[in-house]
Amino acid sequence: SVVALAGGVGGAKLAQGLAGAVDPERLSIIVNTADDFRLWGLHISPDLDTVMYTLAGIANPVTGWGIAGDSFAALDMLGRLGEDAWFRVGDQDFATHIRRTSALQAGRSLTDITAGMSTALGIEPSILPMTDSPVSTMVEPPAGTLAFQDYFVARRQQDDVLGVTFEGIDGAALTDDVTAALSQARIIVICPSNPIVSIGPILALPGVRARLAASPAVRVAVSPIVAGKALKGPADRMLTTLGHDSSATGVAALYRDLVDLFVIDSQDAAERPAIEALGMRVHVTDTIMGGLDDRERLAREVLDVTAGVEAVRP
Ligand code: FO1
Repeated sequence: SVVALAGGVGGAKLAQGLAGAVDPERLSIIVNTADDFRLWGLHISPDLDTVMYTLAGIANPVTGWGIAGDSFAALDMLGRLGEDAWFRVGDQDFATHIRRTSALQAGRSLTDITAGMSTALGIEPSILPMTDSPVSTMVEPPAGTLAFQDYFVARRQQDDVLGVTFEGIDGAALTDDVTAALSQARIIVICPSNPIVSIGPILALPGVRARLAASPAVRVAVSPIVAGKALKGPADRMLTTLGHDSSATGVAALYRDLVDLFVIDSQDAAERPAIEALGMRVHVTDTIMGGLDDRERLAREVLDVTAGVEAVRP
């Protein structure tokens, strides 16, 4: 079986590619939930929704989040009523948040709710919240601690991030489904999501690093940084202000001892020796994903190259 670790938009694209390349019952996607927050009393899980909508083929192709063609009548009315409508929630998107919040209040787990929504949307692979426990990414800019969505959306990522903490992470438990998926995995793919705030929370969950390090699976990561830049979002600046290199090598260093193979873009081919020096194999290809065919090609290529890499263990 194949297990993918994913966060927002970039990760969702490769996850969609994997869904086209792997038998659905053999694919599980472990998704970051540390971006989750409450708004107007609703529990919003942006990364779960981005992965769900992308795999359902209904994601907004321009933003990567929200539903394609969605209207914003409810949000406009909330504005008229005096609400600050800083977080753009579409009318169909509201349905997801209403149902999720109602089901959580009825005592269902985020894992169970996500499985139900996936089935309702015709998604066959398993979309697994990393945990059912509350975890909140907090960023530490010079101006003082900000909740993730305040940093990311309200303040448009303008702040330099000098620190990141995941509130609740120490008490957060892997779900049984995540534990089972990781233990049955033959291939583990770390998708090209933000290594700090999308993949970071998943790796920070108690037990995940140990399970990855001990796993017999071939573990492969795809760099989210190409030619020093993130294709979308603040990962490049965040790496720099946190003292890492904003490069494929800089990301590889964060995944040291957790991956056997690191996939980088052709533009970063010169970094191969530096990444190999970190103890991982390197595969160089075109990692820029435009449409669905790009996503499936990259997914197939990633899976094919893992076939040639035995799981090297110290
Ligand atoms: N990101 C924005 O930059 N602006 C928004 O207005 C916005 C709304 C939004 C609504 C639903 C949803 O699921 C995601 C949304 N996002 C928005 C993205 C969100 O901030 C995610 O946390 C990022 O994609 C990072 O994972």
